[in-house]
Amino acid sequence: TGADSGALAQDFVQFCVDSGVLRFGEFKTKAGRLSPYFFNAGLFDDGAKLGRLAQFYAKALLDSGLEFDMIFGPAYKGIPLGAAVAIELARLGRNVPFAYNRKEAKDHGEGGSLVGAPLRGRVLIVDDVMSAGTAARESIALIQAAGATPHAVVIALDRQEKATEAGPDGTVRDVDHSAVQYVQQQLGLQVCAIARLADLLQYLATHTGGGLGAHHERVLAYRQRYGVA
Ligand code: OMP
Repeated sequence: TGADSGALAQDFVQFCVDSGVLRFGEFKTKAGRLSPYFFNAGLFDDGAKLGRLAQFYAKALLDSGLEFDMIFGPAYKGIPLGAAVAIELARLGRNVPFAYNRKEAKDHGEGGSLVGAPLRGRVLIVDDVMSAGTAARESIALIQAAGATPHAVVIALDRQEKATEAGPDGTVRDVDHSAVQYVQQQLGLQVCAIARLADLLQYLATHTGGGLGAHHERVLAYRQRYGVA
């Protein structure tokens, strides 16, 4: 239900703030935007944090009712995430095949750029953050090339901001939809996020101590400029 996913999202934001994964200040995003917050999944940097993270992914997936046949973790960051989620799902009684890719194709040994279970059926992509959606498009192409179906994406954080697009003259401009909306509506995949920008804002609105109040204003201003409805 909405209320339950709201509670899970709030717990998740708290976990990310506590573990230093979610930080406030001034950060430049891949799209070149100056963001007052940044989510760095590389800072889930010990076994306990990775295990807890995997529990959040698994809970969000089970709550969403999303169906899939296997897990794909895109290089690099999706690899440990996909592995951790696969382990947690197996622990919960839902053992599914797992695969990942390498960025550089090997010319010897097992060959090819895919490792693990053969890609087949409805594939769930496990990733960290979706901003402009570049990474998701690459994974989708790779899964299609292998003859499987890119079916869904699960991410930790949906930044809910305008995607970018190269115009006819080559200049990059903002569009009115987010990367998640594009992946859902144009590419036809289902997307499940543990938390979204809206959840982060709700968290900031209810946790004003420790200087978080000022950050709330800045994140609101950022959403005003780059956010989608
Ligand atoms: P897209 O591939 O354009 O959707 O951007 C997602 C990527 O941006 C992530 O995989 C990160 O490399 C990076 N990123 C974060 O990790 N956390 C953020 O809060 C914001 C970004 C970003 O640069 O937009």
